[in-house]
Amino acid sequence: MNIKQVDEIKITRYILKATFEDWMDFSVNDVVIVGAGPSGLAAAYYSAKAGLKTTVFERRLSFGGGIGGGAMLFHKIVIESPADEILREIGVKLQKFEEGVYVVDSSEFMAKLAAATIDAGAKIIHGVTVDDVIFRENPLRVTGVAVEWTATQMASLHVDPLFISAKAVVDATGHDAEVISVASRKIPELGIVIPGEKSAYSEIAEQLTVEQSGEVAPGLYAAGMAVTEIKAIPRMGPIFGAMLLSGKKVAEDIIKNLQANS
Ligand code: 48H
Ligand code: FE2
Repeated sequence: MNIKQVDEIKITRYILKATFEDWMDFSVNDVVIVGAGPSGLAAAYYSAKAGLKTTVFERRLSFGGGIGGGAMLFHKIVIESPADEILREIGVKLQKFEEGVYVVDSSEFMAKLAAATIDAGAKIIHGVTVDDVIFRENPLRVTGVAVEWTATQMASLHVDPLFISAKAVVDATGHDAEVISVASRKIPELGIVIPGEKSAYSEIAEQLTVEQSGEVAPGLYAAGMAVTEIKAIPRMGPIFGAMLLSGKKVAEDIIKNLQANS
């Protein structure tokens, strides 16, 4: 076997060229999704599938957010109907426990959801934290995000961010609703109040989370546990149907809103 010889400088230059081509391209988007957990990946999957230019920024170097930890580190998660249809669509095996209630392996769920999202055309960028938004007045609207290396933040270095534009920004950051929190604090005229999520009440939490998912201010959307945080909805534990359906609903709202404005 003859392994192709590539020197270090070529390796460097190829990576830099491909990277900066990508960053030039996704500095302007239809949809920016913050967080590659279940709700963010589902929102990205359905947005990209509909032909929207979609970029996901994920703070960590992995996919899946809370999926990977399973339930208290046990490698299983519960999924209920109709979210099982999404998992069937992307080929995740379901173990049926009762009518409409299934258990899945967290590693399979995480890997296949991420792969389906990328195959649908979304770009997922790891190691990047969104720490602010861009906004415009008249009309008041969120028009993009500020991005920073996670490593820069961890080192507490004072470095100014770069900016990425989007017609729709989705906060899929989980329990802390980080993007909506910063927008509510720094742009009070958006009128966003954050009451915080409530203690566990799984049966009602799933339905409420999906119903309340969507646009929270012009150009700014909430998916997943970010919705429970900003709408005072109970948590639900390691059942993930609402996370997927929330991401899907947000993608559908974005598609509808962007079509109405075009
Ligand atoms: C870039 C960021 C930033 C940032 C965070 O926590 P997640 O899994 O979020 P959801 O809402 O898709 O899913 C929630 C689910 O995992 C969960 O916790 C449930 C169902 N809990 C129920 C209960 O009772 O506790 O994923 C969020 C992702 C993570 O990967 C973060 O690293 C990432 O977003 N992230 N990425 N910039 N500012 N903040
Ligand atoms: Fe959680």
